[in-house]
Amino acid sequence: MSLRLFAAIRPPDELCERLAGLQRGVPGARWRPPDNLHITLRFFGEQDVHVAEALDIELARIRATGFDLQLKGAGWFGASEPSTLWLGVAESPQLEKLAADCDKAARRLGLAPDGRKFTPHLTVAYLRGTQPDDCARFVRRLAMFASEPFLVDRFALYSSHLGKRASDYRAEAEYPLLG
Ligand code: 2AM
Repeated sequence: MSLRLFAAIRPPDELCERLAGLQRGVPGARWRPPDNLHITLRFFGEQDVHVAEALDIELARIRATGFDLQLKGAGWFGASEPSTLWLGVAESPQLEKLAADCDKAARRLGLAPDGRKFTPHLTVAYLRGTQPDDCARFVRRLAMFASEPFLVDRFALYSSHLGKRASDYRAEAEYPLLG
């Protein structure tokens, strides 16, 4: 049996609920439901359960202290063929370090390197047929957007299960950050 796995930070539920108010006005956007919103630290891909168990052990070895994080601004992936609309994250060396630690955990197990450079973001919509101008308008509208800072006191290993409308993400294990 295999699982599609990634490590991520889940912002507070109340913040995710409030973000729903920003999810409008972009043709072709398939907005992500509040329950699905997260900031990916490392995507591990489809892995055998034995690898998942080893990954759990490696992630649990990460030692980091909790830190404040803030969502800020917006952007999109896909340039002239937009695929993903996202909210940005204010610069955070602690977030970069945590993502690097998750990457090291994966490398220790010999998993393939993540092809993408780490670009901290929270995906708010996947896009189909959306024009760059539509994305640019959304990004301009959110240019001044900044969430209240929230405390990241844990991260989690999630499995992704493809559903009819949206993927269903399950937290397989949680890793507390030190106080
Ligand atoms: P995204 O938000 O930019 O789409 C679950 O699929 C999570 O893993 C998503 O947050 C997704 O990022 C991230 N991810 C990173 N690399 C991925 C890949 N190659 N395929 C699918 N999801 C990936």
